[in-house]
Amino acid sequence: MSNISNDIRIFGARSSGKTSYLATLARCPQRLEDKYPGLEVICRTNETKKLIDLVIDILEQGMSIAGNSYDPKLWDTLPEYQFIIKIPGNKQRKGIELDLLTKDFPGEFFYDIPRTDKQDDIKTWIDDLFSTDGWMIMMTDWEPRNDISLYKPAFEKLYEELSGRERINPDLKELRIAVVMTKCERGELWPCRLDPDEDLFEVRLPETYKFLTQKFKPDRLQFFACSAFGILGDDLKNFDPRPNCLFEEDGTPEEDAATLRDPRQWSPYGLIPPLYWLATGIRLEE
Ligand SMILES: Nc1nc2c(ncn2[C@@H]2O[C@H](COP(=O)(O)OP(=O)(O)OP(=O)(O)O)[C@@H](O)[C@H]2O)c(=O)[nH]1
Ligand SMILES: [Mg+2]
Repeated sequence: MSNISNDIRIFGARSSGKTSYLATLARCPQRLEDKYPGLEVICRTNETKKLIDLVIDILEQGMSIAGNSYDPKLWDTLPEYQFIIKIPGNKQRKGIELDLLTKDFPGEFFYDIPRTDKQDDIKTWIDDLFSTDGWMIMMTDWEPRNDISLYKPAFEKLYEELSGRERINPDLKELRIAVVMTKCERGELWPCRLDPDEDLFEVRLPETYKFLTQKFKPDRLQFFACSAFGILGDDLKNFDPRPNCLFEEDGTPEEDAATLRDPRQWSPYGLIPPLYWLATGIRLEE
């Protein structure tokens, strides 16, 4: 089993499920382990272990995780999580022990990336992105408006920064970017998860897709689909394609207030492949 250290940043649209992704990883539900027999996720710090409490206290009790607060001045308060993730090898993949450091950015930061009036405020944040090995950028909607006025401008700005900084620091040419469509247990997305590149991104976010594929080769940027919640039964024996998801009925917008329908059938999808690719450049199919 080879040891790999990876320092990544998780950012993207508000409520796209960044914190839930990390909390699900920390909790490592049984069915996630079943998909990768022998998988071990070790939370290395107390802050990371608190993610497990978040899941037990909130998601498994039928409540939804709260959004991260955002104040560009409070850089030092940004949550940082550290894991050791042991992914045993098999015929298809080599085993790795991943020493993973992540920072979980609040969604609002993503909206500020292209804004000229915010550049001074977010300078520390932007600089930090370029001190890492990889980015996991999460999104969850495909509003044509967001394709054109949120995602594409953010990626244009990131690309511009990256190209400028690569000239000074050629190591940045190794930085990998995983672009992830989250909450893919939703009925209209689930069948598309197997080919997220063409079936999710090219079709649903055409402008962003066109820009990204023109600027980045697949060794640097790839598209993924994941769902922290999954569907109720995703193996052939107990097949049940209903999303393992309930929405709170207190008037909170749906995307902000989902929780697990049945924690006992919790079967996250696609959590490991983006991490494995960021660390190794090899894509796993789940
Ligand atoms: N349907 C569904 N909902 C999810 C999934 N993952 C997270 N959610 C819900 O989406 C909402 C936002 O989740 P968060 O994890 O707080 O999202 P975030 O990206 O960290 O949000 P910010 O920190 O505000 O940027 C919550 O109501 C979650 O319960 C998923 O896989 N499927
Ligand atoms: Mg969050």
